[in-house]
Parts: sequence; structure tokens; C-alpha cells
Amino acid sequence: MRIAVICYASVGGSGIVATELAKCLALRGHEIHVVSSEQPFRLGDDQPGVAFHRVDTPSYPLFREPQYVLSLSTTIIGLARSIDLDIIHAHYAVPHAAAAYLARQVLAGTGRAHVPRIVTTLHGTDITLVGSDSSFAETVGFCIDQSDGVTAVSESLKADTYKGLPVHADIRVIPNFLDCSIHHRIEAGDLRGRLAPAGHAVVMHISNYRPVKRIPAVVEVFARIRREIPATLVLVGHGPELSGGLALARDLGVAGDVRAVGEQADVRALLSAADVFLLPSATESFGLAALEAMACEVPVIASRVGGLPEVIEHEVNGYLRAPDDLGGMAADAIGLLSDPALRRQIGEAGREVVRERYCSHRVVPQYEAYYEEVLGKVSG
Ligand code: GMT
Repeated sequence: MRIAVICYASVGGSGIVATELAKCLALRGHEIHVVSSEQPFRLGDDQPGVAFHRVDTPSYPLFREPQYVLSLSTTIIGLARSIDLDIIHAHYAVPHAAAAYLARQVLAGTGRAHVPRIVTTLHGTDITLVGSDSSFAETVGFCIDQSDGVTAVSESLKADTYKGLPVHADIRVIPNFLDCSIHHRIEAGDLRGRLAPAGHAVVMHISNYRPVKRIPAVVEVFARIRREIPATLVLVGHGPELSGGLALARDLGVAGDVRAVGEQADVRALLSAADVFLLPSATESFGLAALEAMACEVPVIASRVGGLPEVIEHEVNGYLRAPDDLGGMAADAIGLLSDPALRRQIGEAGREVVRERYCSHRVVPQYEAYYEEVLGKVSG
């Protein structure tokens, strides 16, 4: 199949999943075209079978706003005309479902015989925060419904979509995934020693530091751990809430034990040097960061929200607490950090869940089968 993968390039779960899907589909013999405003950070150069198409949004003095939707639609239309695209796979509904819809309408309206089908994948905040905003809901819902196929990354996100938006499409749940041949615990060398003083436990959080990630809760839970156990909090990634989190660490007197290491293309070594992973989000449609930690055998302590309970089973392969139960999260962490055997047991159970359900060789064929199904549908 000839497939255009539309995604955001910034560090974020939807861009990572789209990029990994593009690479896996290319390895399985499909012709893949990644369309984005920047090269996604995990795509790399010279990826066999994957071509990258940059969306250039020209600036014109009359406009104060960049015309991203028009530029993206135009890029898709040009691509479809040059290579007879079969599928436009839009990752993150806002505004990618709208741009894909516009492109397909232009292609159909200009008499093109081969018009690509649209598959839209809902990732999370496109529905729970942005798309369901009352000013957007009708338009976003309409564009999702106009897709020929719609997937969501969890049952929880599927339910949230029907609850928050006027969507009637039959949504297929296809979970997020990892390349398990690459994403596993690795030898971290002396990294642990560079992150934390000898004898310190390593507590880790990875995100894009937006309000939904509740960075103050991460710092507060860490401060409670630190009162009981020598520990260092390693903050991986960057975003608007990071500086506030560091300020709170100063107020709580733990700033000396907090390390912010910035964005990292490959988080395996860092995760392999960690003892526990904190994810106290307000909402999380799936929690790809939790999956990455579990793949590296790091026990995850997370909020019982969204799709996280579909991945994590409390006290079996991780820990789930109500988002405001910071005391419970800290107690879980202290229990784990004081008991290496328990930590190993939970870490290994997490790794097994990933291997059984979330490796690319189990999930990518679900997308392929879904594309075939969508292409086989009679249009109209
Ligand atoms: O909020 C983020 O973490 C970024 C966002 C994205 O689309 O880049 O993540 C969402 O999609 C990920 C990939 O499907 C999911 O793993 C995340 O849980 C989801 N984030 C939220 O729902 C908050």
C-alpha cells in the first residue's frame, strides 16, 4: 500500500507512535510518506522505505496566523497526485482529520479516479482537551466522522470520544506499541552514577511538561519519598511546566536532589538506570511513557485515569492511585525502593505485559488489516 502518515513532529506520544508505525510499515514492504512540519525526531535520516515531506507554511504579511491546515492539505493533494496514495493516516484529529478531509474532497472534486481513503487515529488530548472544547467539538466531530476509518489508542479514549464529541463513526481500538527488539532494559554503564550520588534511589518522570502531566504532583510525591529515603528525581523532557516544578522543588527543600536532563531521543539508557517511574497525570488516554518504562522493567506508579488501567494492573505490574492520592503514590514508591525483590518482580511483570500485548509485531498487523478493511469498503 502507499500510505501517507500525517503527524506532529514535536516530542509527544502521537508523533512517536506515528513515526514508529511508519518505520514498521516500511519494513513490511509498504511505501510510506511521512508528512509533517518538521522531520519527526525519531525518524532519522535515510530510513529505508520512508520518504519525508515537509509542510511549508508560507508567511504573508496580510496574515497574522500561519495557514497550517491549507498548507498540509496542499501537501497531501500534491503527494496523492504524484503517487496514487491509497491511505492518508492522520494522527491526532486536530487539525489533521480536517486537513485530510479537505484534501480528499479536493481530489474527488477535481475528478481524480484514485482517491485515497482516510484513517484517523485519536491519541488523547485531541479529544479530551482540545477537540471537546465546545468551540471546536462540532467541526472536529464532523471531520472525524468523515474519515473512512477511525481508531483510538484505548477503550477509554473511544468512550471519551463518544461522550465529548458528536461522533458516530465505529471506532476501532488499536493500542500503542513499541519495537520490543529495541525497547528493553539495556546496560546503562556509569549513567546511574552520573545521575545520582552513590546510595541514592533514582525516581524518574518523562513527559512534555504540560499541565495535564501534573508536574507539581511529581515533585510533591518525590519530596515525600525523599523524607524517608536518599533519592534523586530525574526529570527527562522539556515543556512549560518544568520551571514551575523546579521552583516547587526549591520551596520543598529538595532542589539539590532534582536533575533536569532535557529532551532525549533515546530514553532506554535513562530508564534502565531508574528504580521507579512517576506518572500522576490528570488524564492519559494510553500512557506511552509508562509503556516505555515497563518495557525497561521500571515499576510505574500512575494515576488511575483514562487508558492507564488498561495497561497497568495495580500491585501486579505497577501501581495505580487516584490522581490526588499523593500520599498513596509516595507510599508505593517507598515500599518499592525499600524492597529490591518486589521492585524486580513488578518490573518483570511490567515487561511481560509489554511483550504479550504491545510489541510492534502484534499491533502493526492490526493497522494493516484495518487499512485493507477500509480500502475494501464501498465508498459513499
Ligand atoms: O499529552 C501528551 O503526552 C502528548 C500526546 C500526543 O498526542 O502527543 O499524548 C497522547 O497520545 C499518546 C500517544 O497515543 C498517549 O500515549 C498519551 O497518553 C496521550 N496523552 C494524554 O492523553 C494526556
